Amino acid sequence: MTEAPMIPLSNYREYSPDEMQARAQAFLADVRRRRTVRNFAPRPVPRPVIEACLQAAGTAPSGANKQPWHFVAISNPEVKHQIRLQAESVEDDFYHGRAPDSWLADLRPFATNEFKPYLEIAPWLIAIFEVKYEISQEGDRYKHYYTRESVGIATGLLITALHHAGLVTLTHTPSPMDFLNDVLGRPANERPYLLLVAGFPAEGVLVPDITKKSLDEIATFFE
Ligand code: IYR
Repeated sequence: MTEAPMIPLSNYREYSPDEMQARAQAFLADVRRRRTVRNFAPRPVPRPVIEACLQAAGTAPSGANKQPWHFVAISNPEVKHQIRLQAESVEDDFYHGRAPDSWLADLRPFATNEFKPYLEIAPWLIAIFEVKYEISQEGDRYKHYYTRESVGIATGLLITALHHAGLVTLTHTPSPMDFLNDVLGRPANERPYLLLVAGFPAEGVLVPDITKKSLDEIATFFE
């Protein structure tokens, strides 16, 4: 077996213990300000900002570095309109049939319903696709690995990058989501992962009065 070429880790930075702690706390304070928002201002967001955030998402680790994601960024009003129509159609089935009462009860604090005006009002929709496998020129299938994990990590980075840039997001998962392949012309090896709505918050926007679990609830240490 031939050995893969290796290069020095040239950009790594170590911080002093104090600086490390300060940076960790500062990052925590900043991500704690992130809130999911369902009311967006119609103000545009420049495409280069979205491009940089997508490039940040693209730095995510992935199984065998296959980078099994594809992002479709949509500001086109007609495409947004098509997505809204189809999303509202599947959500109507969800809220008025498919969803069990226990699920609807869990959603009550978030005041969600089948109407999704933000899909047209927000300046950008980012449809995230999980690329299940690659097809070679010869038509052979090459498997990707841990695609859900990889795309989940990239999506987390994207949400964080957008927050860091001063934007708000909504992670929207219309179910089923396969209409996104048709509307956006994506091939069969790509499966919709989620639809991220991004932009500025509407003026005076309200968000649910929720809390995050404490460190004790989410973490266990063995020292
Ligand atoms: N996809 C639906 C329902 C929904 C489900 C969950 I879990 C949420 O956290 C929020 C909404 C909708 O977008 O309304």
